[in-house]
Amino acid sequence: MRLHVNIFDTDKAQFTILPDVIALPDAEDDPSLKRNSDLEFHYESSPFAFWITRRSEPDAQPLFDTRTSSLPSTPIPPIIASDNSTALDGFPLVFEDQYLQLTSALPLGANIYGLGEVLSSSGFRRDIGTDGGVGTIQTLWARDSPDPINQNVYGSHPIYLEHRYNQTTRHSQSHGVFHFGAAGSDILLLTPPSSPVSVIEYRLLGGTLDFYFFSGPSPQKVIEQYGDLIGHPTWLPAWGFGFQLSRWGYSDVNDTRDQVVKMREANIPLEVMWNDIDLYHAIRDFTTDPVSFPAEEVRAFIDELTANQQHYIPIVDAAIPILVNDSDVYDPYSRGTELDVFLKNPDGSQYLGQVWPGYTVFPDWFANNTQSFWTEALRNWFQSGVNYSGIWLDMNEPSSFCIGSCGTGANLTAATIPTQFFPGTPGNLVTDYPEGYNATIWGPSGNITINGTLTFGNNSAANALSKRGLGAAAESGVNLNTPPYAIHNADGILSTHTVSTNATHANRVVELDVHNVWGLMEEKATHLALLDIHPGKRPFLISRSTFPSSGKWTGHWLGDNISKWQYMYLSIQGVLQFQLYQIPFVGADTCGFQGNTDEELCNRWMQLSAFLPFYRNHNVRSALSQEPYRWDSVANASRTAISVRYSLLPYWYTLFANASLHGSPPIRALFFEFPDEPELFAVDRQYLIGRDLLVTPVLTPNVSSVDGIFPGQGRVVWRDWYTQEVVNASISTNTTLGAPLGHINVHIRDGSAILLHEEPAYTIAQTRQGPYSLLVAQAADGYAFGTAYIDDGETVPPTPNTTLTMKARKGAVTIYPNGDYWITQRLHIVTVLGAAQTLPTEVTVDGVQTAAWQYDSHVYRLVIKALNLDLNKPHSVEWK
Ligand code: MIG
Repeated sequence: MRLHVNIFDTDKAQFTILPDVIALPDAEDDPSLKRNSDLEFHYESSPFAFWITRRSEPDAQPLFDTRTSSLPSTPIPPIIASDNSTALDGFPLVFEDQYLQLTSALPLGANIYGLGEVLSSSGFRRDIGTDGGVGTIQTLWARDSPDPINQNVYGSHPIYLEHRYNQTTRHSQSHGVFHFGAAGSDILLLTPPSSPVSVIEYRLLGGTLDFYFFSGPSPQKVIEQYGDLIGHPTWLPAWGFGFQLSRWGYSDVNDTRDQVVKMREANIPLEVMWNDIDLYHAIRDFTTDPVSFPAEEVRAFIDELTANQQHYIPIVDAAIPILVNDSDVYDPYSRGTELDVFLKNPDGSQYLGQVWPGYTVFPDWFANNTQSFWTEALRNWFQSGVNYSGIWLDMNEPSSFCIGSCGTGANLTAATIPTQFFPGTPGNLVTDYPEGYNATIWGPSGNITINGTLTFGNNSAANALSKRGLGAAAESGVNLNTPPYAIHNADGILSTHTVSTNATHANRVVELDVHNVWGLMEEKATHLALLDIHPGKRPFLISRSTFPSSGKWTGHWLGDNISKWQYMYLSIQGVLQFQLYQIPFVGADTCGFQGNTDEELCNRWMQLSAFLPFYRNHNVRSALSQEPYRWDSVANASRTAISVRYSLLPYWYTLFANASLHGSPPIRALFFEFPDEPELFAVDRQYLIGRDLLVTPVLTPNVSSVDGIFPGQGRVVWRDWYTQEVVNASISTNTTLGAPLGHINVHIRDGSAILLHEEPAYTIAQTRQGPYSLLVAQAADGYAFGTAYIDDGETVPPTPNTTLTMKARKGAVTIYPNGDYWITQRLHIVTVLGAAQTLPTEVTVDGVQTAAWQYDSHVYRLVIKALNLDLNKPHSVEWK
């Protein structure tokens, strides 16, 4: 299942992620790992190289292979015009304090997914380049930037899934590779000229070469195995699935309340109302503006929401403003200073940044008192009137507008760090390690420690670096501001628009090493704070900067997208990526953030996002209003889509329970479910919700139809969600579907059984109180299967829960509960599609004949009504 290869320095001086940041399970403790691993480790000691194969396919190209002999001999061409790094001969393994490099051969044109966060121009499947090209330079350096294409943005996820298809057997297998490290890095996907292989190359600014391999072999298994390592996603409160409304620019409490009223008047369900930094006094965290958002009015407003079973979420910015003069009073700063929880300069003074409120400091999550400081600040705010249900974490890359500590004379300027910017300019080089590293390999058979000297590559590391243009002269000391290799941070200097890399955390941790985990640590601290403030309730968080294991604490929104059709399309690959990253509760700013949206775009987008996990309309301050009630057509389209979403809530809820329990991705690329169909490998304009629902949205303007592929190569029957008619689908190629404005195509797979809320209502709470119905789409042989996970929707597990299992065979549907949660809502309707191909003569429920049924021969639909089934007991519905 999982194989661990860690190449580290023997004196363990290199930075590694501490267990209190991410606690990985101990390999020894995980018996599942010892069973039947398909992965096998091989190595050569001089020059050191390793490769990983599948036991089941010993002769196939290795899954991962660092041997120079397996790699192209052709040099890498210059990567981008401004990158004048010279080519290396071969692909030597390099391990220096501040530069590590490792390259593996991949199959030519390999199918690679992941390695973000990114808005990738090649789609969900990454560009591996063709014949001499670098397809992808994925830079991992958390960055506050409004959604540029192909650049580093908010989150860092060094995990990829490779999907291999065997042309001969027509079968595929997936595996995953995770680099467990936080260092700023470039990960390259490329294919040298006339090369028989493509390659992946890691270039890291520090840390160790710590890799985990997941054997799959299905895409879903790879994702689950990754989740088993880094932790499964947090449990969500049921209300989190409701529609949420936000904007930057709700200027006061009345304006905010007015939105809630207008949504109600338009009868568009609104579950959660948000406020942006408008809420704050002087743009300071944990405050309310005394004029526009007086605390008592905020409290009264939130009380109204609560009374209507609605919720409130405010923003929290990463930076804490400092006091501006002696008479200034701002408790979070004073208290944090007293508790010594803020980041420092190397000289021990407070590190100063600049964000919206002016000069700021930043919590240092490594300091002893930071958790209690943060919990206290969040609790005080809550008690002051902002009695929120969840928290929105912004600016946590963390964003800062100075380079270097502001206004202290310690500013780094371009003049003091010129060499960093251009790779190829000799910089200050690192200490050359004496040779001798240990490679410890964890695997099913325990540890194998390779003792003795390992020689990395044919060239000495220094020679390799010199060829990279980094200069051969080794100087002692680690350079915090200008590491010798310049990753392709799109902001150039690492400290641009963020906290400076020489900022100092407690225990001498430096920002250079932990920049990419700032967001994760804030998410964890906020999650723990919310558990303290609302004991026993599932914390609900949405955050911008993420790292492996962030999903244990938070959901994510895709940041500052643009109100354009292209960005609606890009939101799908964004959501798919985050399924792989184990942060499945994710969504985009619906209708678009930057710039003005328009009626048609907002109509399509409100419908698309209704079929993605996190469903929020959010807008920048300067843009035209885009609440769904602003246009009648958008209001209509939203009501329709939200009603389908809310009826599907038990299905969403079950998918997310399976994510929290097993790491299973709720949203799936088509090939996750149909891995042997190569025509699906690049599809990212459609996706599946779980196993059973296929969504084919319109992603372009001025059309009334949409093309989509129906997976299954003709073996699977797909039915229209709304009409329940079978689609006359083309095999392995696109089918054109009607898609007038206000209609989103959703199809249901045969063999499925889905529990629904019969009466989608205005709020999630109301919807959950209503009765259930069951939709069964039988396969040709009558088979159908589904489960529904049910609990109280808010208590932190372990909490009573019941799983219903629904099964069908020819002429029968059975449903039975397993668990300890008492289900009060009854099952009212059972709809069976497909297998009853002739008019039934008799229908029984639990052996008793009923007359309350209808049969529609057009769609072979049997509807059994007027039921009142207690779901705490098993039931059967039969017909003949
Ligand atoms: O620099 O709080 O991504 O959603 O509206 C902008 C104002 C700061 C960035 C967030 C965006 C939010 C905005 N914030």
